[in-house]
Amino acid sequence: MKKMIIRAVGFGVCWWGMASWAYAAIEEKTATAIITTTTAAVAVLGEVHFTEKEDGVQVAAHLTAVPAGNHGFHIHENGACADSGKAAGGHFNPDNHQHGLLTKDSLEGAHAGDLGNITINADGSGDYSEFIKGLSLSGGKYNIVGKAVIVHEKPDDFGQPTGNAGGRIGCGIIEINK
Ligand SMILES: [Cu+2]
Ligand SMILES: [Zn+2]
Repeated sequence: MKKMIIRAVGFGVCWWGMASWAYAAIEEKTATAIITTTTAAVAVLGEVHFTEKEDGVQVAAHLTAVPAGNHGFHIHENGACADSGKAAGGHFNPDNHQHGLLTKDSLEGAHAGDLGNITINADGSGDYSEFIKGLSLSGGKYNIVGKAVIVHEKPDDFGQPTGNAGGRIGCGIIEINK
């Protein structure tokens, strides 16, 4: 009888452990920025999804109704899109670095908002999918929640100080999914 109880307790602990592990794997922290035009007649251009991983954030965007070609695609420091996107301020840059490209230069050598370009096809749609090491959705210096994603008029050519990407045609604020 005693042996059976111990076995039952052992099974219970093991099952609970596996269940909590599975729960942790499912409960990833995610955030979304709905990108809208910065013009007076606001229209939705698409969404940017952020998924927090152990050592960074996966960024996945899908846009439509954008002119074909490359468009500078950055995280800007303020969570605001007013005044044709100018309210978003400069590139998110907590370390006072030069402008660069995160997937190439990392957080050591670029602004923390330097996602690069999103490529738009002839049909006006385009996708962006990159893992950015070091960014966070959970606080700290590289937390991007509450900041703005900007889609620029022109390509980011990685020149200084901000890539010469021109005006701001799309903007959205990064908000945690609840
Ligand atoms: Cu920008
Ligand atoms: Zn930059």
